[in-house]
Amino acid sequence: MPDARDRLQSVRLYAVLTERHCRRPWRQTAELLLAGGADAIQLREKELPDGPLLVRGQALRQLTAHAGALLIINDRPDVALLCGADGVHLGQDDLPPARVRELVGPEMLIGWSTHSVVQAEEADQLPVDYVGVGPVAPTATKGYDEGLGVELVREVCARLTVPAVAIGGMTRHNAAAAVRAGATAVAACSALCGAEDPEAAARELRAVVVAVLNERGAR
Ligand code: 3NM
Repeated sequence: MPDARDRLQSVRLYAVLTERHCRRPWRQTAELLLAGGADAIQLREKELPDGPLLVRGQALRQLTAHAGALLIINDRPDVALLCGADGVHLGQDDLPPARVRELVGPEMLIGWSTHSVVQAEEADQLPVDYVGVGPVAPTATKGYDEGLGVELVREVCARLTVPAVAIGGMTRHNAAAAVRAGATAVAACSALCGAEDPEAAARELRAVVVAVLNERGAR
């Protein structure tokens, strides 16, 4: 299998898995999202104690490996290392990417959340492999009442050399605009985990991203 950095280039649907936002049990949700074509799963659990978080990361490692998908752990390079994840995702207030790189070594992917053009410009100077750009639209998942819109995606992507993942209130209705603005993948939590049928939701959202990229490629 190609290494995680190569596989990252073809990630189109990035599922953020948080039990609180799942309509079904988290494991079943993950299985359905993978069956629907999720290319990456991020384990994002802010309140789970460390032991159970590691156990969950290990379970997801098995599921994602079986499906050929990437596993990314939110916030926690230590847990990412211990469960053999492909990457760790960091927010602006988390440990700085350069220090995390010292800890995790050269292979592990590092993702970084950006919310402005200035942060995106910084990202290009940092040892990060992809950035999240958002919130594109309002989202209760992270308590953003307002989205920053696809213009942010456009401005950020114009300044970046690493892949940009559009996040925040992403659905099959607004994904096309974000991809046209330059994102190469879409990340979603509630639209996927909270769906009645997570497999169908994943398949539909991924198909939107792929269709626009094909359109972009064809031009
Ligand atoms: N990060 P939903 S928005 C985890 O803007 C996260 O960096 C964001 O959940 C950012 O798909 C967000 O339910 C919430 O909106 C994503």
